[in-house]
Amino acid sequence: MDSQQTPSRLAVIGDVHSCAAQLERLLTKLPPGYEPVFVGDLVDRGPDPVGVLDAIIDNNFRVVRGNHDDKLYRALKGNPVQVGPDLAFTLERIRSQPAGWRERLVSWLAGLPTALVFPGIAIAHAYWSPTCPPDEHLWGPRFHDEEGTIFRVRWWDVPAYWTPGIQVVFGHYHLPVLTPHAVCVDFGAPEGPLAAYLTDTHQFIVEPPTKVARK
Ligand SMILES: [Mn+2]
Repeated sequence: MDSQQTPSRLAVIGDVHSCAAQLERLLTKLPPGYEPVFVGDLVDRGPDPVGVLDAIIDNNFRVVRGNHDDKLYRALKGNPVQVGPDLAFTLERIRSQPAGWRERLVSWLAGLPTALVFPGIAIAHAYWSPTCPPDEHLWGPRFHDEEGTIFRVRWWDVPAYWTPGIQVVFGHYHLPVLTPHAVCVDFGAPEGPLAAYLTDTHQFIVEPPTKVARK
């Protein structure tokens, strides 16, 4: 976890999921003086994972690791992961890039933090607390029943999961959450909009989905 003194004004952008054109339009809508910061899940689902990665890595934007980015990293490292159609598409696009591009991507993914903490604000893909394991930053708090079924905790509704004085800005869930403790910026791209949350004014800037088939 990085601790930041900053606060420049932040525009926290939700799960991009390979929507490069939607991201490009959203970035042009940000008011001047805001730094884009991403909650992760850059790849899978949408049409252009390479375009998204180029836009973010070339501009040196700050990103926290999402579960999709983490799985991509593990796949590129040769670790055993379950590859569904979304990740297969992402991997196909990435493997069509030059070797140097892929190497830059792997080292960039290796360096992604699971959370960024600013005064009054914590940014993580699914959840943040000062003491939770990094795995919960990516996946949120979960528990299993005796059959192994996984239950997600709706932590934004449960005061025991909140951190006093901190608003956690997160993605992952595609649910409308906007409270003093928790803000969800995943608006469901590519089927839904891509959103940016301005941490000082508590406003959203929203870019509607692009109507383009993936393949
Ligand atoms: Mn996601």
